[in-house]
Amino acid sequence: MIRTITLIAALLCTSIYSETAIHSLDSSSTDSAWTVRNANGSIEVPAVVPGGIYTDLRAAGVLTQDIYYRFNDINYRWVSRENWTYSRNFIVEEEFIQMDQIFLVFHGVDTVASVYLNDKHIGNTDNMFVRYSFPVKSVVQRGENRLEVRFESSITAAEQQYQKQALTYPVLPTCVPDEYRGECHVNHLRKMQASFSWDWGPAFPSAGLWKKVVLYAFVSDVAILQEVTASAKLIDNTWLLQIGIFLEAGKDILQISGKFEAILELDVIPVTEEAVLLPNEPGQFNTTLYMQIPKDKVELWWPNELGSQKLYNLSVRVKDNNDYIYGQMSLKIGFRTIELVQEPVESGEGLTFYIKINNVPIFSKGSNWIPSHVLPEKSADPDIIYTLLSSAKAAHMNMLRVWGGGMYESDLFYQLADELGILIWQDFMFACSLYPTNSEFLQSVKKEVTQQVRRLHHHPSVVIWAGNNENEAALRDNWYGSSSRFDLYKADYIKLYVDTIRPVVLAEDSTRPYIVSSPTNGIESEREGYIAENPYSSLYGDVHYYNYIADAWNPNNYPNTRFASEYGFQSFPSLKSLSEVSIPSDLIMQSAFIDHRQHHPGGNSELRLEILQHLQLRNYETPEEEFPTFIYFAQINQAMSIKTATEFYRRGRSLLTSDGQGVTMGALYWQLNDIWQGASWSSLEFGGKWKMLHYFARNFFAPALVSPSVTTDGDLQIHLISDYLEDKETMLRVSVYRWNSLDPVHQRSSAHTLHNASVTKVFSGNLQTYLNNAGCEQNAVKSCFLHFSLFSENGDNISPDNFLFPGSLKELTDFEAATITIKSVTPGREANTFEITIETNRVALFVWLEASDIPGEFSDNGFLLITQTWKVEFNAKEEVTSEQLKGNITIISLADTY
Ligand code: BMA
Repeated sequence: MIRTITLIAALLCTSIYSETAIHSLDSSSTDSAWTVRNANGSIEVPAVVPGGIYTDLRAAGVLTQDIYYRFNDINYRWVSRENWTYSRNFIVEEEFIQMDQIFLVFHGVDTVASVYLNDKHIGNTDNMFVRYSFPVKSVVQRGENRLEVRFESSITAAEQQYQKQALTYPVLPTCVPDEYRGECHVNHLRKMQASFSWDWGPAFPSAGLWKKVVLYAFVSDVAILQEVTASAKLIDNTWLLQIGIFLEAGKDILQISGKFEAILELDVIPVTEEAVLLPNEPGQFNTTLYMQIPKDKVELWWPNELGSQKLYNLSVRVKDNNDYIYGQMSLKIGFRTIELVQEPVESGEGLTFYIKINNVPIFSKGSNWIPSHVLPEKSADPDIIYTLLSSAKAAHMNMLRVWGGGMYESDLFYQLADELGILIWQDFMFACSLYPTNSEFLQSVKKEVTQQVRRLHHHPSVVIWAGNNENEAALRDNWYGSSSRFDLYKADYIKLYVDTIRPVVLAEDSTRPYIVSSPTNGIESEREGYIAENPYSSLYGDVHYYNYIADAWNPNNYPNTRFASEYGFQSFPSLKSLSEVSIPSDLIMQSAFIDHRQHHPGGNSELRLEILQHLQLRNYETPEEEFPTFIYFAQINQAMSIKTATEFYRRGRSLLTSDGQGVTMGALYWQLNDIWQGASWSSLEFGGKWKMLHYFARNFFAPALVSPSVTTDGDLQIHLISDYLEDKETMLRVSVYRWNSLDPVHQRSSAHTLHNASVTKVFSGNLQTYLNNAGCEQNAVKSCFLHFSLFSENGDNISPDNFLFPGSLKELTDFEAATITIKSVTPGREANTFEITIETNRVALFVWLEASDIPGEFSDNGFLLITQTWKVEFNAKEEVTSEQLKGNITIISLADTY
């Protein structure tokens, strides 16, 4: 064995150990630079690694505008039809060459590429979710080396795969709808499925090295430490921490011996194992350490609002027999148990479907996550990820579903989810498609799933693995014309999600549940052969529900379900966001631009019809005049619809109908964030600005909520919803107002116990009678509305106030524009926070404050104003003075638009 002290000075990012050397080939290593060129050499520009072709061409000025500007998704599509070659030179010193094994490791290649080192073909890539390792000892040379990664256009590659497959039978769908302005056959590639377009996003089928590239060298009896996994199981009074250590060496290395050590930052004894490891497959070595930790030494990890998110450092070190440390990794881990409970529902049909953490049933509140940018290299921007995840937490969310058409997110994403207490439902990256099952595809998927499960394994936030998005439903309901070959496609479905992915997940991770699809009936789908008769059954599993025709403000139009994992309505982002990528004449509903940004077939007409059900869109003289109101109305409609649905699902927690429906334990609306500036279902705009829906979410997801509703029989019902784990004594105040007065016509208070982790009905009675008794006349539904507050024993608000409008907002009596002014803006207690006092002369509805030039959030927005003065806070993201803020705020309320 050769033991050299490696000193590869400027070349090496890290070269700590005598037995290994690491040479980064990212752009940060400056011995040479990356360049990228197209096939005929007409374009050659500097490149950045990690990065991607669109970013490089933009930086070089080949693309002269922001890629999201106007129609650039189409104008710049040529980029994705080219075959690009990324290349660089690098210098390798003698000491490095002397090592026994040398590997070139690509942590993320997007997507179909051939890799050449010194003009020798060293391997191919075809899965952007896989880390590739190529042995290059025989190819790498002292002095200058040349690395080339030759990408094939992913559009062409997908088409070719499709054609090849279609010789036996086509894998459907043959393309996305025209309205997506997208590309076809992405299902044949292991690439972010939404990169070929989606119903909320553009096609930018990128190419590039989107994660780091590293050259590793090491001696023959050691290996690269690739992954460390950790999961804790509670057995009686002891946590059994299972630590997996995964190493990689050359295929010809028959054994490695060493000492494997794990240290937890608690005063428990470190575990050390001396072992000789044999490969479990050529070049792959692993071992497992077990640590026992008495239960009382550990503080539990809890989801947001149910406790703290205590994390502990776990360090793992790998040494050779001479105690040289040649690999080490540190993880932050948490101690919690997780169960997906699918048990018979008491005195009803079907099974429950909910998460239990630390033995506590959790009502999952949250949303669905899509990639924060269409370019993978931009999707992990720390500021944006932090902004989006902390906005989720601010809205009382405790779960996000990382949806299967995007990406396995960055390490930072999951780390923040751990810290913020946001449970992650992790789909595997398959969505809205059938998929090939040839052996290369399945092999690649196996590798992808193995690597991703190992990478995400130690995160306490990750609680569910799910095979795919909507593919069980797609097959059952013949979305893509597969029904004539149902058995064939069903067999493929089972081959992929049940026979390939599931065993890998279960072997790698015995602590978390795997469900095959979403929506699914869970165990019941499995019993029915994986494609249930009705994957949308309200008696089992989760449900996705979309209905753009029924009155979305009427709770009686939503299905009872065990778990609502998707439901949503579209809106447009703010004028500010749209203006950033358009010219003024684009900003009308009738423009080619607005049509272009609407990918959901019929979306803009649907949106108009939804709005017209509830709000009075008057005849504007010009489309320019209508546009801001349309956006405002679309956001009101979205906020009110999702509020209605979410409160319905939350009230369903303690409901069990005579036919066994109810016991709802999840409400994840579609969708949290945006990929660009366009029509979508999101509550956060591209960049993180809150739409009205996100402000509403902060209210409707609050741990304690007073929730009024009207039954189909016209009864007013008032429910108290609590996610708290202990009972609380409360005082409920119901007020009735006329639209024309800031003084209530009626007010009544009553004491109630807010029962822990449940929903209590505290009132039920005819609404019309209630209003009449309150002093509202015959047409009460037009002239009056109800307002609800819930106070704790000491008189503090314990729940956000809530409201109920008994009649249509299009036909209100005495509903006139209020004059709302800003009385003062004063600095708040913390830097860049401000207290804004506003004044009104009348009741005002959906009061919307806009500080369009100053990024930040208000403490409330889109609210019902029933007092003469009202205070809201503003949390600015930039330094700003009170005067600047005051000068920038505009205020609008519903009656202004009538
Ligand atoms: C569901 C999701 C997404 C889609 C959304 C809105 O189908 O899984 O595929 O964007 O609805 O249509």
